[in-house]
Amino acid sequence: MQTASHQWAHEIFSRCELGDRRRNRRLIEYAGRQAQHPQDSTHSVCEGSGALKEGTFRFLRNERVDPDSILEGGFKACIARLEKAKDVLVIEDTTTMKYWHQVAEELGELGGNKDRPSRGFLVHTALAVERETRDILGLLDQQWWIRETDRPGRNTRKKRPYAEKENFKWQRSSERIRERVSSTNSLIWVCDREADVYEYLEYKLRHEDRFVVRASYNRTVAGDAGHLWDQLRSEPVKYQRTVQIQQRGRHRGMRPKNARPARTAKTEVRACRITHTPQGKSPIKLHAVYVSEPKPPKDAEPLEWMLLTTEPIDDNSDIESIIKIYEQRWMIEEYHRVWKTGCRAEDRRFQASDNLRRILAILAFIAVRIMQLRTGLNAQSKASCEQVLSTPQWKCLYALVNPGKRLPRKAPNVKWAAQALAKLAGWIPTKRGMPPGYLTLWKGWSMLESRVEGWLLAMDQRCSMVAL
Ligand SMILES: [Mn+2]
Repeated sequence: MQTASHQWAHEIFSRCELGDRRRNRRLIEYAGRQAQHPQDSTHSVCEGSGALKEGTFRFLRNERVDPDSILEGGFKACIARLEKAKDVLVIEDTTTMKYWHQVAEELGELGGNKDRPSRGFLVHTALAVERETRDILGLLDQQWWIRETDRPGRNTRKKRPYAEKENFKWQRSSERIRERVSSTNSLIWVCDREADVYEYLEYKLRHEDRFVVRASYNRTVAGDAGHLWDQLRSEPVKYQRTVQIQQRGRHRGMRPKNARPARTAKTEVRACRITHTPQGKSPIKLHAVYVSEPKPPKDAEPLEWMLLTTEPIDDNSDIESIIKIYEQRWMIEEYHRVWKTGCRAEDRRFQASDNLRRILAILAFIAVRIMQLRTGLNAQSKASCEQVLSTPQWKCLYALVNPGKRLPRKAPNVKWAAQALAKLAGWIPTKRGMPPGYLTLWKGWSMLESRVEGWLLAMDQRCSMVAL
């Protein structure tokens, strides 16, 4: 019997063009096993089969397997899901993948300590999330590059053509996605302040792409106010909005100065049409939405978002949905975090950068799957758990956490499934009511997966005994 992980690996990687069907089989076999235990090493997930281990390492070290072909196949799997979805958010951001072992010599500097700069890859990801349901559809693009060490200094940056600048990554991502999808009409790009680049905005408008980009620059705008921030501040308040700010500063790699306590912020929302009038370049027309906090508590950084968008701002509900879109941006940061901590991407010890890239490409999709499970389990908690678990899965789960109890006729809800999976993984509910984390859920889920097979066999025997 094939496991759910194996089926998933087939769905994601069967479209990869690796030049030889046997390589696809190898990739799917390994990815399925790695997906069941995302944190484990390649050695340990191939344990028990010498031939599998040897074949897997040969695959990961095979120079004829282009790491980009692994990614490309996975993007196609996402696009297949895209066709059925309505509005889809394309949430983009860049992260660094750092390494300290021998392979680091092959990789680029990433700043940090001058004497011992960290080295690694830069990775720019485009994550597709369905707007209404917030379902994670998959990866639409991922660009990898290494920063050249003898990169021209900051003062020469202006002289380099736009297409050679690192910031061109935003446009390149759109170009690559455009080549893969039949239409970009249903896509809405979501980017942070880094994407506030005139050339990028102009490119998006020219292609009639939809987007929400957080503004970084106080751009010149037509009208009396003259500049973006002044213009928006002079607009009447459309409505007030209460925002729950989550606590931050608990996870790995977070600078202490970026930490903040949880609080409730009372904000004001303004919006208007603007025309940006840059010197010597053609003007561009955009919508701007400004969220600000007039009275922040002492010592707290006031909440402020200036969003540039193509989406309509005709009424308050239009404006609210633009803010809601931008509020989903954290998912890309979460995704990069799951890739690193949930799949231990930075702990992989391959000695050549291409070998490392092959395994990271596989892990990039496993990280998506971990997030899919978690959002699935958080989403509509009162909905039937059959949205996230198969019938045998929930029945087996029920039998495992309620030994001796009779199975319910109807599937319990998603909230029950999340708690039961967490319990299976040894999680104990806390007094503060904190929900289980994604790694706990994942552990429970993979434990369940390994038990379902045996449980089905046992049920089968029981049924045949009854029949006798
Ligand atoms: Mn960023």
